[in-house]
Amino acid sequence: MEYWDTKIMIKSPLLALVLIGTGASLVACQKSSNYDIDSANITEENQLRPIKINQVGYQTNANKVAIIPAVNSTIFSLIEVASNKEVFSGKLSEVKVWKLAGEGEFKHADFSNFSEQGSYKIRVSGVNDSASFTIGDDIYEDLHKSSLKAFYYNRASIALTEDLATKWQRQAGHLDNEVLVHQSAASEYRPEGTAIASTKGWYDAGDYGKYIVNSGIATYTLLSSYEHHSTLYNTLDLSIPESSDNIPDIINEVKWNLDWMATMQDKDGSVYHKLTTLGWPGKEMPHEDTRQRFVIGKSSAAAYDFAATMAVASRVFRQFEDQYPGQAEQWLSAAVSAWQWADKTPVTPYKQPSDVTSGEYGDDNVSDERKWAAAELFLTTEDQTYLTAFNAQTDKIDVPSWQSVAALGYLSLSNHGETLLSAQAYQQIKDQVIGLADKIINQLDNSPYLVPMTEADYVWGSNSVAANKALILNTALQLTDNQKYKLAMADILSYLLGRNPTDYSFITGFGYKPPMHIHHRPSVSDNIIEPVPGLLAGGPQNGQQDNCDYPADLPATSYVDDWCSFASNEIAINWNAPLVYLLASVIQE
Ligand SMILES: [Ca+2]
Ligand SMILES: [Ca+2]
Repeated sequence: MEYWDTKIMIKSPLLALVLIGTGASLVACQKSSNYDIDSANITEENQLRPIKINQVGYQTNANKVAIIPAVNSTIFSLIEVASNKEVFSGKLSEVKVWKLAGEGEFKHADFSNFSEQGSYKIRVSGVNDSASFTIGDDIYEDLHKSSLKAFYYNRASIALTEDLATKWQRQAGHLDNEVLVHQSAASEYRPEGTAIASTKGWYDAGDYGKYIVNSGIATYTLLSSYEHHSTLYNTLDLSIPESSDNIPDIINEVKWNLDWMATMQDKDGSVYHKLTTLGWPGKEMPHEDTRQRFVIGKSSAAAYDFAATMAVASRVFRQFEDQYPGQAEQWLSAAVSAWQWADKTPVTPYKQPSDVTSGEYGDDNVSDERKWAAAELFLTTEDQTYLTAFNAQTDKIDVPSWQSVAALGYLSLSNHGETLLSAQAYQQIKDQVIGLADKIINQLDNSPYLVPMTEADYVWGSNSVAANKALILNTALQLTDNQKYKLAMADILSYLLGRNPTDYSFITGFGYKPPMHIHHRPSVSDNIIEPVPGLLAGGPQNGQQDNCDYPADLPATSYVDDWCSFASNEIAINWNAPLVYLLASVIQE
């Protein structure tokens, strides 16, 4: 993601330019309200505090809870929109507070026992009616498709045509067929200034860089979503250029990035850390950013992440051998040579060269990257040497993120390792996954806002922390068939879709109050009012590294829908990928 280091931000004259002139976007999208109840007994404070709901809706068999601002009333009604009649009523919970939000007292309206499909709103004396919402099945299909199509919209090196991209069509940018080797990435095979082709791939985030570390986890997550929900994906038509071939569209989409990743390897197996311009691109469309791009730096993290991702890709693409002959073998060979380079080379952290200010994705601890790569290479080759390497790294499972990926190895082994591991070793892997899943359930059970988010989770990209918990929960669901994990995933989705202290649905294009000024260059530069749909905002966290004008300062409320806010309102491929996974898991029967 962008502008990770605030020191870079202050030093960058380009960024200063970018930040000027964003004041106009400060006006947040206003909720379109059509309230029709007597508001005489609604306090001024509660006029401003809406009932928080999942703005897209609730599945019939999910837990269904709305958050009601402090009221004297002890009961609530569920009103059918068409008839304006009460169809269900219940008691409100006792008063609750959440210190991470600090918005005062609230209550829960729990209508989980009501499961008739339709359009409804919540009515409570003393507060405005909620906006209307749907109860039904098949309510997340469009959202899921859109969150995956967001990767198509972030493709480098290709024009997005009107038939597929509608009003977000755009010219091709960043063909990357003559990228130069930066001094920091030079080798005897490719000296400084060597031109290489490194086309395709996804733009990493709101900028136009392509970064191996972040691409690794994002690509893995989409491949896992395919592996764990293949029935869903075998018929999913994304309306992308490859929709008429005989490959699932998610696989086509992921291959766009894998093809790029494969070009990032030097002849000795080492892997370039990133491909970017020296500084940040301007506030401009892809085709307008014509400055020279470079492959920059090499790192152990990039090599291990590359090895892991290519090993997974090889495993998945074996089933498409007829369509892509030799592809699986080629990627496995690339994975092995990256592993061998990383293992024989002293740990090489990425060091930002003095003439470069694009994102760093620096990670000095590659124990977890090595563990992940070992797991994937073991599963793909069945070579015990890799299992020994996996066991040699002591990293425990934790919610995955770009710089902490040990969990990905555990998840892959629990999904594919049963016949390859001893019964005892497999049980230990399962115990770790289920143990972490139960820890997440415990966080949810203790959360006044019904979301498994602790203070430590409110880091940059906090919404991806919430979404990444689905990888753990869905694997635990598959291992145990205990439906509590599925209910927890639906609660995480409700949080992301508006049942949160900010009242925003954090996904562009969905809900009555989505981000409209997302930090995404194409969205801010294309003269289309609506941002590209299906993008997950980074979400609240109170670091406020962008120095934008935030309406609130606590961890769960420090969010502003403004282009200015790269620290709360940017997008990134490693945030959208777990959103795709979460949605597929919630949709799957
Ligand atoms: Ca296809
Ligand atoms: Ca790491």
